Amino acid sequence: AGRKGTESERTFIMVKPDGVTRGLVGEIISRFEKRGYKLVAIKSLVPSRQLAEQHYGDLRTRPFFKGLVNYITSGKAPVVAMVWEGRDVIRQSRAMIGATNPLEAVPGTIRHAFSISIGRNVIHGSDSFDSAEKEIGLWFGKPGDLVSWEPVNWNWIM
Ligand code: 3AN
Repeated sequence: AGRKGTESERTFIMVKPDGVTRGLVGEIISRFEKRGYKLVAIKSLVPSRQLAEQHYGDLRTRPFFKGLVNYITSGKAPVVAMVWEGRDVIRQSRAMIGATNPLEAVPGTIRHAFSISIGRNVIHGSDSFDSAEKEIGLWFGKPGDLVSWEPVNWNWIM
């Protein structure tokens, strides 16, 4: 997940099928871009059962696990998986996303703005450096999947 506490810190963000269905992909990308974070990977896919179960491995024993995996893998809509980079991105993106239960999310957060159901809370974001490492490897594990880049400073050219 990049180097923790530096401008190269990275996190895994996923717009879930409810967010894609409701046309929120652009809005969500826009919030991260405007905040100043850098998009270093993005893809749209219907995850396999194996991928979804590995991704949500920590929740395996929870009563909602099966329903969660079924929904993520249903193919009713894809998910949009992304890696975002920048200073403190793991903690800051959790703050931008808001509480797991949208009814407890603070106004201004993505979940508050766009959802009222805990099982359809639009977006996922890694909750720690270790989960970010794990999730980025899981979804973007191939060499070349992540593209580091620097915005050109036009000021000195024009
Ligand atoms: P977060 O996504 O905020 O990190 P987790 O990791 O506890 O929260 O839960 C992962 C996902 O599992 C949530 N985004 C939500 O879709 C689903 N989930 C969590 N708790 C419940 C619940 N009580 N009922 C239904 N789905 C849940």
